[in-house]
Order: sequence, then C-alpha cells, then structure tokens
Amino acid sequence: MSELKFPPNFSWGVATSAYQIEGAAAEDGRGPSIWDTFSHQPGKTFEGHTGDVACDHYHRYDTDVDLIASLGVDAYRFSISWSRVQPKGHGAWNEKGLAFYDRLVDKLLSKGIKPHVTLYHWDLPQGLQDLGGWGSRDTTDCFADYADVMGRRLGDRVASICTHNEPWCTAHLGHHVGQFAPGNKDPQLAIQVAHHLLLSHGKALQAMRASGVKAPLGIVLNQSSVTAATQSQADRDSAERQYAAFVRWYMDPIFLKRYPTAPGLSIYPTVSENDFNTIAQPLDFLGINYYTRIWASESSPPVPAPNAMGVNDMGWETYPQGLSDLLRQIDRDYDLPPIYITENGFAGDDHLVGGKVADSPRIAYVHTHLAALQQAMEAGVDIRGYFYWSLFDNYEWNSGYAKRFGLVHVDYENQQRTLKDSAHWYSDLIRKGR
Ligand code: IFM
Repeated sequence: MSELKFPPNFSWGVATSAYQIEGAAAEDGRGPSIWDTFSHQPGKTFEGHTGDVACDHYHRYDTDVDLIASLGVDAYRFSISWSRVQPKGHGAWNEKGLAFYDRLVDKLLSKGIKPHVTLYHWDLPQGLQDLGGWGSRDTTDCFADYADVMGRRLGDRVASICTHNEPWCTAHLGHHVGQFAPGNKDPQLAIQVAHHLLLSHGKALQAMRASGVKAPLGIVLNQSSVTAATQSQADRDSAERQYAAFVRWYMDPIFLKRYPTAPGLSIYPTVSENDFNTIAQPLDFLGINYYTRIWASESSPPVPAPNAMGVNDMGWETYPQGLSDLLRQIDRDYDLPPIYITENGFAGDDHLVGGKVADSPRIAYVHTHLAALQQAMEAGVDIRGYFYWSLFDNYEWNSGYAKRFGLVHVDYENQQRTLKDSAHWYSDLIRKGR
C-alpha cells in the first residue's frame, strides 16, 4: 500500500458521541432525550437495544481517557448530552452533569489530548420534543442558550466547539424516513427541521461569539461524492438532485446564503427574513464526515454500484476516491475555512479471539482513505486533522450493538476493552508520523 506522509502538526484523533457511549441514562439528574424515548419503543431498534448502559463511559471516563492516551492520539472528539446538563432543554441546569464534562475535559488536558466538543449529536432533550422539537422555531433559541452556557463553561479549555453533528441525519433519518429518533415520516417537516437546525447553528455561533468564547467554532456535516450509474439523463439528474439534497442543502445556506435548486427538488422550508444572514456566520473550521459514496441509479432494476474494494458490515461501499473527489469539489465551490475530517470509519464483523481482534479490512479502509486525504491535501485543500470513528465499539443507533466501528473492542457483558489490530496500526502510524 502507498506510503502516507502528513505534516508534523496534523492532528490525529478518535471520536465518539454521548448517547452512543455514556450510559448512566437516568443518573445524577440527567433528563430523558428523544433517543431514550425512541429506543425504548418496541420495534424501533435492533433487538430493542437502548443506550441505557452503552459503554458505561460515564463511570469509566477516567480509565477510558488513559486508553485514548495510550493510542498516541493528540485529539478526542466527543459530544455533550444536552439533557445531562439541562434536563428539559430549557429552564434549570444540572450542575452534576456540567461537572462531568469539566472532569472529562480536565482529564484529557492532563494527558495532553485536545478536547473537541460537539454540542448536538442527535439527542434532543425529550422536554423540548414535547414542545415541538426541531419542528418548532423556538428550539433554535433554546439551542443558542445551551451553546452559550457550554461555550462559557468549556470554551477556554477545549480545542474546538461544533454546533451540530450531521444535521442531515437529524432532519432526514429522524423526520422523513423515521428510522432515527424522534421517528417522524413527514418530508415537509424534515425540510423545516433542517432549516431550524441551520438557523440554530447560526444563532449558537452568534451567542458564543458575543460571549467571547475563545475556542474555534464550526459545524460538522456528513458528505459524500455522488456518482451517476450511467450517462442517461435520468441518472445524471438523480446524481445532481442527490448531491444537492445531501451536500449542497447544508453548504449553500452557510456559504452562499441560499438553498440549492436541482432537477426534481421541490420541497423548501418556510424561511423568515434575515435567516440566511443568521445561518451564514463565519466558521473557524468545517468538519466533514465521510464514509462512502452515493450511487445514483434510476434504472429498473437499478444498476448496482461496483464494489471492487468491498462493503462494510453496514453494506456501505468502500470508496476512498470519493473522499478526495468530494474535498476537491467543495474546495472549488465554496470559500472554505480549514477542514477536519471529523469522522471516517469501518463497521466490521469483528471477533475477540484469544485476546486479539484481527481486523485487517478496517486497516485497509483507513489506509486507503488517508491516502485519498493526502491526495486532496496535495491538490491544495487545507485539512488540519483526522478523527477515526470510533474510539470504541458502541451503540450504533437503530442497529444497536450489532455493528462494530471501534478501534477498541468492547465486550458488553463485562465492559472489557481490547485494542484491535487496527488500534495498534493507527498508533504506529501516528508515532512514526511524528
Ligand atoms: O455512529 C455514527 C455516528 O453517530 C454519526 N456518523 C456515522 C456513524 C456511523 O454510522
């Protein structure tokens, strides 16, 4: 495989999110979130799995940070459980919840690891869902208040704060497809939710800047390159539409103050005067999460995507070239701030055998994606760091614990952590790079 060479100041990290790892769902004053509600409804998640315990990270954060440090990474990306720090999403704050994140940040800093905070990774307080959730414009103001409080509390110690993780998932999977919390199936609502997420991002940035938060501020978007399966007009239109709905729907408002148009895109949100000015706040960085490409085929039966490099356990095609294509495309289309790859990872059919997990497909996945990243950097895209998703095997949303993305294997019977071969490989890569 190709040799990888990254600049000495390039940041190497691992990423997680609160509901996927913390557990302690009803402890120390935490309120319920929409994922607690959703995962406890019969039939919503794989075998009824919930995040009640997850990786028990709330109780094990101290030794978990030691584990992170042992990997040699210099950065850790995690999210705040909003309902842990503000149980209803409005009104009273929970000091015990806030203190947990203080302890986590301080422990990371004591180990020389830069904390990168995500404010919203899909777990809206149920108290706000009861008032209309992201479908209500009022939620955007609650989010700005929450961002302000967290920014004041942690902003002098953390390396970055991002508002949202993958707003497309919240809007589309949560409100159109209904596969994620809160489980709505309403395309018009989903588009309004997407608008409110963007608006809340803009308001949160304004609030944190007004409070003088020192940490760099940004947003994390999930993106893919899109390939038309054939050169037919229908496939090319479909590719244009899917790229607009997935990538441009979030990039255009932030960088160009408008929503995109594309063949077949017909649902737009209600937008109030000045919304685009609020949304288009200058960013200190942009986080990109990349896993696979989108294959656009309108044929019947559809033309299947080639899968010479295989698919992962989620059925997602391994297509590293898409990462490089995507980064060069957005670099051409927008005036971008520095970029971090805030997620990239592989779900594998991993097994703990004799104290080891042999996961060479994950190593190949990371290696080829880093080579693609290097290509984009050589082409001039300003990329400052890479976070592998995920540190641990964890709660993969509606797939429960059945899908394993971690560098570290978790045995959910006894919470034992075991470094997979990929973790050793990633550590070596980072140490040799330095
Ligand atoms: O586990 C998720 C994460 O929460 C958001 N990005 C994609 C990952 C893999 O599906």
